[in-house]
Amino acid sequence: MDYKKVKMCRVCGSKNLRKYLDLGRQPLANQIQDSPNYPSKKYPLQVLFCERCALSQLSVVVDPKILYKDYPYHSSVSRTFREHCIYLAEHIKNITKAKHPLTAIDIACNDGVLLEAFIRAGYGATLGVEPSKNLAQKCERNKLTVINDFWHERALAEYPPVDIITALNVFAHVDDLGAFLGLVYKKLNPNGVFILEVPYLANLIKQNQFDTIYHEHLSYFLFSTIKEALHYAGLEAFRVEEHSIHGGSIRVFACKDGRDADSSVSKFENAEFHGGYLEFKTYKSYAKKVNSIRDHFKSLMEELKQGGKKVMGYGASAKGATLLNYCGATHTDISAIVDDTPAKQGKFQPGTGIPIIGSEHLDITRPDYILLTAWNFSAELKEKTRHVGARYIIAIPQVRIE
Ligand code: JHZ
Ligand code: ZN
Repeated sequence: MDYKKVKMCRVCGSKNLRKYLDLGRQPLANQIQDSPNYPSKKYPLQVLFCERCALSQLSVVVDPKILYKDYPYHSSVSRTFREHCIYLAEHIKNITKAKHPLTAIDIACNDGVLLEAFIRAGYGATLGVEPSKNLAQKCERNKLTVINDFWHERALAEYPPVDIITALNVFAHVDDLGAFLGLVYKKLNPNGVFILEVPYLANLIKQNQFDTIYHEHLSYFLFSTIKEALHYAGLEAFRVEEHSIHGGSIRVFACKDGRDADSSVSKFENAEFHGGYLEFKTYKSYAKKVNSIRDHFKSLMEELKQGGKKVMGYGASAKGATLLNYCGATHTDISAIVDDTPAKQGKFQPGTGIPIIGSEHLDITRPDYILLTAWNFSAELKEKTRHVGARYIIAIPQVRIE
């Protein structure tokens, strides 16, 4: 079996899990294909709500070795994300108490974009841990120190504790949170700081970001749920910030030295409580809005097809795979998706048969419309494509044309 069913909440252990969203059976969003007709294996994509701790979680866990063996997503492709990492590396220096050049580990370092920022900001020894072979090799080519493995005891046995551990866009991908955080605790200096970032569940709900749901994202977090998970592992959240990256993410700071939490902690907890995010009914009404986005998107695609309009996408993101598969879009609706990641070009989006191509094709095809499948980088993508003169389609939070 290449996947297992979730029987209890991975944060609090409760068995009281209720389904609120069903996106049907979907292919794995990052398993881009070599041929358009390749039949992608499909897995259930459903989200459950924990009645006890309010964690949203998928009903299944696909074997991580299938998901991450070879990973086509290269974080450094986006300028916005590169800048985000540069600011983060500087910001950490003001938060930590350590005086000497900071030592750091970045978990799931991808192609090393944050490690590069650490080095540029004058950190001491830095280490990346990355399970995907292609990405670990890219780090090595760039002279970064990396362990090509998952974040587990055996892989880190020889490595000493550090001042800073970062985990950007990986916490939601982890099934065994206890083991993951237990190792963070072990590898953190007594007054070290652990910093994690995840797309924020409150934004996913408020802004109908259902496309962030795919098999890699096992959990969808509120701050309160993260705080609880950290606490079970002996780590205390002492600060939380919201950042615009990936459609709105939270950055949580945690330590094991018992320092006082700042006012952001109670501010987020109160906002989540009063915003209804601890109640099932909030999620149920969100699910209805997701259905209506699909209806709008399908009718817009039909209308453009009838009108003979040329539509291309920009950003062969995992999000795009969820949107297009859930809405049943194919290459007859969207002729191609542009992506600047060389590893994705020449391949096909899973389940849709849509080819992924380089941006030079925009000038040849001159589409009437560009669907921003990576809407979270809209500003950057619009800047790159302004000269084409196309109109933009954005599906999240509502289907619209700009
Ligand atoms: P993007 C990512 O998911 C990765 P994805 C990961 N799954 C995660 O957890 C979430 O974020 C939070 C391309 N692009 O980042 C690059 C250009 O070609 O929205 C990517 O293929 N040119 C770990 O995959 C895609 O678009 C550009 O100028 O849903 C963006 O993918 C820019 C800005 C992007 O997320
Ligand atoms: Zn729970």
